[in-house]
Amino acid sequence: MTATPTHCPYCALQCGMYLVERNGAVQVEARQFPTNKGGLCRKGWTSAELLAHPDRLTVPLLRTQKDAPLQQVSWPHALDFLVKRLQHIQQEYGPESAGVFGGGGLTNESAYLLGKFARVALRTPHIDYNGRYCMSSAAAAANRAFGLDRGMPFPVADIAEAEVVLLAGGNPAAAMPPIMQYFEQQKARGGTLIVCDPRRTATAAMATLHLQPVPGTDMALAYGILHIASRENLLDHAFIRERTSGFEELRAQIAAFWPERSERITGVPAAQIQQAARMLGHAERAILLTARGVEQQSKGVDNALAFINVALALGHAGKTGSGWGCITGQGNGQGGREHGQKADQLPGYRSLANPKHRAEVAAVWGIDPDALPGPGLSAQELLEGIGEEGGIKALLVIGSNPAVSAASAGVVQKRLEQLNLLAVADFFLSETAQKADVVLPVAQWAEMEGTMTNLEGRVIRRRRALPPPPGIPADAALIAELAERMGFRAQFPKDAEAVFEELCRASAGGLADYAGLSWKRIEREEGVFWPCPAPSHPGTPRLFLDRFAHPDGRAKFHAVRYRPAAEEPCSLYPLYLTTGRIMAQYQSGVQTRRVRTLHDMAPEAFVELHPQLAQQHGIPEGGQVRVSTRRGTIEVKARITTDIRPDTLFIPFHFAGKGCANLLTNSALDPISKMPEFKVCAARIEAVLTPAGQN
Ligand SMILES: Nc1nc2c(c(=O)[nH]1)N[C@H]1C(S)=C(S)[C@@H](COP(=O)(O)OP(=O)(O)OC[C@H]3O[C@@H](n4cnc5c(=O)[nH]c(N)nc54)[C@H](O)[C@@H]3O)O[C@H]1N2
Ligand SMILES: Nc1nc2c(c(=O)[nH]1)N[C@H]1C(S)=C(S)[C@@H](COP(=O)(O)OP(=O)(O)OC[C@H]3O[C@@H](n4cnc5c(=O)[nH]c(N)nc54)[C@H](O)[C@@H]3O)O[C@H]1N2
Ligand code: SF4
Ligand SMILES: [Mo]
Repeated sequence: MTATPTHCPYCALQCGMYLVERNGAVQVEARQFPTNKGGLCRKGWTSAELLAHPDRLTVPLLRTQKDAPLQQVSWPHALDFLVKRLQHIQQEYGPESAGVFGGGGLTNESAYLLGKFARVALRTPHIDYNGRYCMSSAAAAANRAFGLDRGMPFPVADIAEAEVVLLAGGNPAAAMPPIMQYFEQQKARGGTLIVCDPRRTATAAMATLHLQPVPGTDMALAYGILHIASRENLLDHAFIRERTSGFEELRAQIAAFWPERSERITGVPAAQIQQAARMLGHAERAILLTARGVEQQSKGVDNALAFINVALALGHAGKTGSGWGCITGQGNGQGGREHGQKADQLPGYRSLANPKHRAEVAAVWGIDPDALPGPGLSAQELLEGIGEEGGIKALLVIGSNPAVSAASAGVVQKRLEQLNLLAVADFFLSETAQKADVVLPVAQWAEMEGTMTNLEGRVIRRRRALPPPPGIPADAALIAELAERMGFRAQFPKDAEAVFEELCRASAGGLADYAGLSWKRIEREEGVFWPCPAPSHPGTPRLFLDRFAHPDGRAKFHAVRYRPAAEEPCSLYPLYLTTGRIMAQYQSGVQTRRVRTLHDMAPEAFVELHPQLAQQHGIPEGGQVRVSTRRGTIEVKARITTDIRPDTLFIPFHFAGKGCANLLTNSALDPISKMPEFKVCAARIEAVLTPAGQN
């Protein structure tokens, strides 16, 4: 019996685990790793159940006509069909008619190869990924403020060191349970936790101070905090002078958010805003964290910048135990965006719009820089543009299920049906794969080698514990096979370690520099933090201690202006709807809905609502209700709780069919990050009456 040391397939905490084979079945055992210290959540514990799941795809599927059923075919047949159709469509409509949609669950090797495949083999600018729905607002904010985007610029263990932690729009007690050890330690050492969430989540319940804002109003809260801190002389003027630029422009915004005005906008009592300002302002070391609650908005970038403004103005950045960080989501949400899956980025965080960067990557790829396409469409634009003039006609989806997880999913589902060709690589028949013309089964996490980059920017090794089912390729090998069939054999290595070596070379000199890394080194050191420009470089657990990444070494304030959500409640849709996660389900649910214990814990969609609202609408606990927005209507069970604001509904987005939350969400985009407004829209609720008049 051997125990393979690896990491959980799911979220960005990338908890350490062993995979052990016992009586023919693979089982999970906890493993000490700095992010989880031996802890695992229920999803991690049960992750190996999916390796031998009866729903597992083991043979390619093909649909020869739009309305025909998917049928099992051989690999050569499926690949031939796919490549010929792709080439035919590109010949007829041009290279830009093909698109690629990747995922933050893919390894660095697969993500890198996918970006190269789109640009070199397909010659299309249109590649984006589900991380657009996840990290893009925080990434854009960090680039603007610090000149560099690494989710957390410090190790998670630093959370335990901060006197004060402010967490806006995150619920790690549900999303990353083992990380709570650090919050608990911080508290045990006498630290203070401030949580900002319209719901009293398990995380908020732990807080010293819970601020419960109206969804979409956090920026007014951040400015309210700065207003009071300024008035009470708590700003760190020495830090502002020595390490930042742009503070003067921010003064007008700070002045405009006197406590009563912030209270009026956010619904958070002025006294609580004052408390938060004093806690943060008097602390020596404070960490400010944001997550999807504030980032998945049509002003997600500005929201993140507003919290960064707070960190900078109070001097909570650029030193150990202090700083702003974003809690990254997917297993490789971080690495997935560093190496070329994002519509505007080349490996190593190089920019497709920068001629020097283009030339550097083209040299590694052995192509003419002019042959590199420019920046492409972002995820939601790419999906909603299908069927429109200039929209893509052929789409390869690998590692995502946008039929459930994209905003305004009803529109996206129709668009997917309009494609001339939809190919999906997955290990289960996801809701997106059900619409595909070609479905290509791939290996699962425990069946492949590679690397992932976790929420702290630590590059770690994913290890193969068992072989995939016969004939099933890993993602990277599948991408290389497709490239080979398109005539690009030499440029696409099939061996993942060779891909990693090429990735490291391609990232050399970029912001996300992996040049000093190798699989062996990562194994030996249990992960290495990038940037790591040379084998002799120790890696960089903490960024910005001496300088920020802008050319002048300073962090930049951004005088972003408050604006309301794209859609505010009205007489027809009088409530706020927000969406998010529950502990027992992961993302679009394709994996976790198939795990029995997780299914038993959370079998179906529901809406959380306040008792006042329930009473007003005659809705009993567990009763069937209809929730509607301008996009559509879904039916779910009512879960009545005083933990949510009376003006707000919450629905988890992990379910498909009539409980699919994204049939309701608004695809209004942030103008900079192109993040849809998953977290705020206007809704109404009504009881569904059975014929007997009963729920
Ligand atoms: N169990 C589980 N864990 C996961 C995942 C999963 O699907 N399931 N997904 C992983 C991924 S990819 C991600 S991105 C992370 C996400 O992790 P989180 O960001 O922590 O998760 P969410 O539930 O999307 O949002 C967090 C909180 O934002 C609050 N919120 C909603 N609107 C607002 C608002 O306007 N202002 C504020 N301040 N808060 C608001 C919600 O009430 C919610 O409690 O989780 C990762 N971990
Ligand atoms: N309403 C609402 N919508 C949201 C959000 C929200 O908070 N509210 N959050 C958004 C966020 S943060 C995210 S990250 C997205 C995530 O949403 P999705 O992109 O849909 O994520 P998953 O459900 O993880 O989809 C991954 C699919 O790929 C498969 N898969 C998993 N690992 C691999 C792999 O290694 N290779 C291959 N080929 N396939 C794999 C899985 O079986 C699954 O079918 O949802 C977004 N949508
Ligand atoms: S917290 Fe995330 S990485 Fe850790 S076991 Fe749970 S899902 Fe896996
Ligand atoms: Mo995410």
